[in-house]
Amino acid sequence: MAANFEIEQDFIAEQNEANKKWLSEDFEYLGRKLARRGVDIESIVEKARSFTIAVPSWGVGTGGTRFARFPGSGEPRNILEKLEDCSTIHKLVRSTSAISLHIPWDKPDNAADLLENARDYGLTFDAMNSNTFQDQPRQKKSYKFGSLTHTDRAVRKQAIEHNLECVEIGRKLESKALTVWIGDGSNFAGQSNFRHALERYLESMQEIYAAVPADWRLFIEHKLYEPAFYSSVINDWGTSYYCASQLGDKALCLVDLGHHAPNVNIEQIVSRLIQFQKLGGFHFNDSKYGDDDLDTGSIKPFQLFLIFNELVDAELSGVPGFNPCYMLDQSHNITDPIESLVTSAAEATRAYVQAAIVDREKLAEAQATNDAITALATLKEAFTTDVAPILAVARERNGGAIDPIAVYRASGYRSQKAKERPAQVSISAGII
Ligand code: RM4
Ligand code: MN
Ligand code: MN
Repeated sequence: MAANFEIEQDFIAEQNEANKKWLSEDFEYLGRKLARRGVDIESIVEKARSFTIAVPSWGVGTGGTRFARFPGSGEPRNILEKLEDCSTIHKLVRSTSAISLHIPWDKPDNAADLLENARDYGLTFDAMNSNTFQDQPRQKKSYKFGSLTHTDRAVRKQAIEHNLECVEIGRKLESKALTVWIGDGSNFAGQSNFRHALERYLESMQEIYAAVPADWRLFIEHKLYEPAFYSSVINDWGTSYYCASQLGDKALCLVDLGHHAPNVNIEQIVSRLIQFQKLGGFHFNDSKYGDDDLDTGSIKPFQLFLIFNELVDAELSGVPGFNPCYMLDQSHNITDPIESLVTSAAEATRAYVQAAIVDREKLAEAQATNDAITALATLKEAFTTDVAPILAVARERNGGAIDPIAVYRASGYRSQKAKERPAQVSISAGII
């Protein structure tokens, strides 16, 4: 490991020097502005410093579409190289200490060694993700017509066993959650019996639920469509909520922002799940049309803010059991994945910070008096506040970079990795 290029802490500190002057000027100004509204900037910096979001292991390689994959140079070729990239992201932003793994893409030869490697980087493992939406080489049964909901019990059994294996690997890696997303559904009207498919899902999930340790959480991730185009078994939050309730307390709903029809009010879904104490976590990304897996906050930053507005409201009101897991789930097709993930982690923190400075008393008063104009203005006042100095100060105090993208580019990390990691004929990064 020592031979591999790393961005040194000293390099980050040195690069930060050049930015300190403008940062302290802007930070001071913002502090005065917030103080006028009764907000103490230091308390918001502390919130920003403690915000964390997990990085998806599958996000550090270049993704692809149905049409093509355009590999980048120096892509990670295995889980250890993915760890290396995740560690680089964390060094720059200091808010991404956990990684979410996907099995079998990241199946370790030796889990203890992988845990050791992660520890050396100061990284931990977030939710494990199972994969029963693809067939793997030498797999006995095919998932062409479904996995946990397949009409053939033998296929369901294989999919259940795969999930149990994910739990086993996760235990060794000190993960505390399993996320189950299935591609099961149908492409033709009449192809599938909706009720029976959901019954089979619950039956399979009960077996998985039973194997999930008591201190773990089991996340159910819904998705409107794709790969199935006519119907998906776990298509929406209502179905997800029903299943989570049927399974028990360890089962919770996971909201992937891209898994809804365009224009759906996701912040209200989030609020409902909070109210029903079934919000388990998020896969953050952005989208215009569907499961686009674009960078968080790149298309609809106001939506992201409104979601965090619900989350902060729940946090401040002390909703029982409220403890969602924040994860990114993106596919980077045209950018350097490290730059996308660094930016996305910052965008999630930005939305959180903006939501934290909402004048909640004023908002409650406007709501109580049906003053719609003031209610929106109160949200907009927070949303339009440039909180960049808070984000930069929080990063710097945590040991990260004031300007992470500039530091990353100046370090030459990617060209170093291009030398260290000559491209392989086939790289298993991304979905294709
Ligand atoms: C799915 C879903 C899952 C992710 C896979 C790779 O669309 O978002 O969370 O595991 O993609
Ligand atoms: Mn997802
Ligand atoms: Mn997705």
